[in-house]
Amino acid sequence: MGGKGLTIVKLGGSLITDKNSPMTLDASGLVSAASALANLGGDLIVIHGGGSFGHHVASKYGLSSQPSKKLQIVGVFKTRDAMQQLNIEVLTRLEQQGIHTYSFPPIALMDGRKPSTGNIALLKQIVKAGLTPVTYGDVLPSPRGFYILSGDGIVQMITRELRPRRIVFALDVDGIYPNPKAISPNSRPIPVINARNAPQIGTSKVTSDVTGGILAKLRVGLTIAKEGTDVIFASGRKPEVLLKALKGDVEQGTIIPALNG
Ligand code: ATP
Ligand code: IP8
Repeated sequence: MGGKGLTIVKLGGSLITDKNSPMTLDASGLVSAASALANLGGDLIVIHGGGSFGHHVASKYGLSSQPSKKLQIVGVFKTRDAMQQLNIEVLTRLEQQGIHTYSFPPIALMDGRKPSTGNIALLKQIVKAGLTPVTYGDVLPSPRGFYILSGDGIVQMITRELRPRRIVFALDVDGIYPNPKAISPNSRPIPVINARNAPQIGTSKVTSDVTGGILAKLRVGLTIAKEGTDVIFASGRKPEVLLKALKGDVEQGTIIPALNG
């Protein structure tokens, strides 16, 4: 068994899709990450982002994390459809690696705009039965209109309920760098981030990213760590590095250590 206790992994849209090209899968990124997950052998929940599927369509139709009633309603259908297409790709590639999944509809995680404690607990039952729940960022309804619940938001929500051993964000880059210009295959990301050095980190955002890009992810990571769970950022393109990260070894990535850890 690779890791005792539950691990939650977010497969970033930057890893599993080509963010520069609408509705384009990055099959090699997805398969690399899937092979690492298959070798973990421990309890696992997978969440995936939108990348060039969800974000591209959401941005075209003006959907964002803020609920809105002033939307072209067809955008709700098209964004959800794009996410479902991406979800099928993720499920298929995981199955090909021997990971039997249980696709969990994101709306079932919510009770109105609050987390559904009961349904989040179901994820644990699914894991106990030997399956890997897979959920994803999606468009959800609310009394104030439709909004996007990001995969990162889901990670935060279910971490609070399920208290996993660690969270791993699998990205297309090796971790979090001091700024976007510093990203290169030859330079190392920041090894440890905490509340002190986080404000100095420079970020950029893909314009079509409707949920806040890496900056929002960093905020989610800091909150999760403050609430007691280690958060690791690692390359999903390097299966051996991702596998180590899933086991808590962050030699080549970035960690935000749990405050009580
Ligand atoms: P999605 O939200 O679609 O799931 P994701 O979780 O993979 O995507 P992104 O929001 O796309 O994450 O963030 C990853 C991207 O952030 C990388 O591709 C990288 O180019 C960019 N980036 C910008 N600034 C930084 C930084 N300082 N360190 C690391 N990556 C950064
Ligand atoms: O990529 C957003 O999820 P994220 C999903 O995790 C949609 O931010 C529908 C754009």
